[in-house]
Amino acid sequence: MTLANHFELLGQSDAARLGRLTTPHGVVRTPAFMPVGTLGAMKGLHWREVRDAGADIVLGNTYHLMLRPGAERIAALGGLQKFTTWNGPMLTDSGGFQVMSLAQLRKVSEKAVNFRSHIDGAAIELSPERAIEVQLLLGSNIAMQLDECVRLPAERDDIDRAMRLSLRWAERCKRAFETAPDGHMLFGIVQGGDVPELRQQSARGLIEIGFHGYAIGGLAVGEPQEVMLAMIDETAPVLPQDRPRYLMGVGTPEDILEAVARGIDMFDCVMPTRNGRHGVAFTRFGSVNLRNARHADDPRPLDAESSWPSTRNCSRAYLHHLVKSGETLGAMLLSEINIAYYQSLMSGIRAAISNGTFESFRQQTRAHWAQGDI
Ligand code: PRF
Repeated sequence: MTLANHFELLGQSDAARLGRLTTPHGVVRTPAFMPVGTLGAMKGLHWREVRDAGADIVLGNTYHLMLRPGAERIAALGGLQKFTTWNGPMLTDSGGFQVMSLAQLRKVSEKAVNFRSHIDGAAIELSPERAIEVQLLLGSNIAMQLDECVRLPAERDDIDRAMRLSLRWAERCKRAFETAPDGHMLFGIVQGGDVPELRQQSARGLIEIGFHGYAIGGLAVGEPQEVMLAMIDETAPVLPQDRPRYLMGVGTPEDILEAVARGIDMFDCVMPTRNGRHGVAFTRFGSVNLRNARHADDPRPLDAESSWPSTRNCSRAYLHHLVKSGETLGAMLLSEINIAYYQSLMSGIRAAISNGTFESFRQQTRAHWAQGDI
């Protein structure tokens, strides 16, 4: 069954793509960065700030929300958007990746992933069918297939087995999704580790099944950046031009810029909020560790030309003080500053693609980062 297309490719500058993905909760401008609100909350930020920073869409996690407060409960309360008050588009990850990193005593079989909850030790089974059911109960606009992601480095046999299992699960997810009401999308996930042949086989298999969009998973899991970019080079050209492409769990601003240059449309990562909580700011001049004593007497803001008030107004000395004192406000300000920086990067990327000047934008942005924070 071919799924209706909700993605429009609006323009291209070399391989970089400008697009628009339409959901019942609003439009997503691509290339898009999706801030991660794992537990139905953006750590350190109010939803209002996420929206003001320019995010069109956020990510939630099946794994966490099914354990607490529970998918059926969220459904009864009107779905994730109503529950959280984030009323915009929402993508949910399927849980497979989070089970691998968080759950205890997990066991992967053909049928499902079985594991014990990291919260209370309860035995849980997550099958491809249940992963779709949970995401539909949450009311996610974009559901992800259940997949198995192998950390790198890994043996080719293990990568091959996980890729094939993910393909069979993709088929079961597609079937489970067939009864979904209108307004929901389902993305397949390309696996295949660092093996070009397996990446291509995975992409071709998924295209045959047919999805609203295609994600590239299994990257940024321990391999060097050049391997990640080489795998995108192997995969992106195989994917349909008219469907969105999502690189899961990536990454640094540099990773994002390079992946956009290779035809990726969507990203998510905990980095801006997590690093913000740990005292690191992302800026036009690279990352800045506010814990460093050199900031203690520095009256300058992180970037006097930023359009984001906290980036432009708060002194480095104040941010340093807040971080060193363990004040909640330090984590809040840096999370907000970082989400705003990521969104301004995406908006700069979109403007440059639209003007056909992406390549010079890329060079200029990299030159600023290389210059460093002075
Ligand atoms: N699969 C899923 N979620 C993910 C990944 C994956 O491979 C990654 C890998 N970077 C992040 N999040 N389902």
